[in-house]
Amino acid sequence: MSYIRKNAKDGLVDIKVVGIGGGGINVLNTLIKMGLENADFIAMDTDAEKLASSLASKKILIGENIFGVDSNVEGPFIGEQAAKESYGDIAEAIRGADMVIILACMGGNTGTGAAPIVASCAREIGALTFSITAKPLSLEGTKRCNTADEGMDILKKQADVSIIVVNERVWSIIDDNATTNDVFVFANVAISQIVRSITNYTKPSDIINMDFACMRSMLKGTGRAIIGMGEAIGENAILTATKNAMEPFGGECMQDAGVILMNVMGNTPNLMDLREASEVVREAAYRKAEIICNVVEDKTMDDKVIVTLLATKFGDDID
Ligand SMILES: Nc1nc2c(ncn2[C@@H]2O[C@H](COP(=O)(O)OP(=O)(O)OP(=O)(O)O)[C@@H](O)[C@H]2O)c(=O)[nH]1
Ligand SMILES: [Mg+2]
Repeated sequence: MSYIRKNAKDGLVDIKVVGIGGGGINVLNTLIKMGLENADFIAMDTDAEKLASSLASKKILIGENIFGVDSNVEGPFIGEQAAKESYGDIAEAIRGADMVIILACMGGNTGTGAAPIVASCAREIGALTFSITAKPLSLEGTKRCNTADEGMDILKKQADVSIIVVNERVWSIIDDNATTNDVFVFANVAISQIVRSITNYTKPSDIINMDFACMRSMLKGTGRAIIGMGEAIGENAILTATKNAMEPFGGECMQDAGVILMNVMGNTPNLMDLREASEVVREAAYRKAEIICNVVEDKTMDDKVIVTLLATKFGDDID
């Protein structure tokens, strides 16, 4: 059965971006400041003060009644119970979404426990569900890191596509003297860029347009995903940007993906350049991989080209 878009009448994919817990709300604030067209922003937390700092138009205080009632509720179980208690409000906030993008930083109580519940709610309403999470720094302690790992394993089973940003790795690419706050700020910009790239796949195009129903069927339940982004200007900009986008994949990783989505954004993309770039991706990929390319013309971009590669469906899922 093919998927019928709920708001297909205006041609736009209904995108809801949900920030959960302190870190999730910080990431969402960064994204809102950077700007994202045609998306609704929803913030959720058990912490009313943190929630008040959110720039999202919709805010949900989850689990208002669980505190003080049951002293056995601790750790991520708090977030889980809170989201279960507020399930009706969560379902109402994401109602009608074609795509739900969940943002949470793992290792604490709220984001770790609530994100899988929000993801299962999103899948229940039939939305293509992404989770983008940040993993704690090792200096925050083994317990927090283990809590994050357990939470991410649970979340991976609920979201269709899961992307993990490792805060520690961010630290290794910025200044050694950076504070933890510098790391978080940098990571939040990176996560916001990932959200923007994902939503680019849904933009209509006159050149090559990946229909949302096709994107949805390719990505449903594919699991772990890796995203690479590259920019370039001038001659062969698409090819150069594509090679830059392939860098984070390193080694053999690209060969292990069963699905690769390529998105090219630029002012009047050159079709010869596009063909060459997509050939480079095809050569690097597993020979049976499903590869699909979406091209978005953006007249405001002068001669800059941005290429995003999303690789998913790794390992055992492919035969
Ligand atoms: N990238 C990034 N990571 C963050 C940020 N804030 C916190 N973190 C990470 O996320 C982990 C969880 O922190 P929070 O998001 O504040 O926790 P919470 O979900 O609000 O959970 P509780 O406050 O315990 O209920 C921390 O251990 C940090 O590693 C942020 O702004 N950006
Ligand atoms: Mg918190």
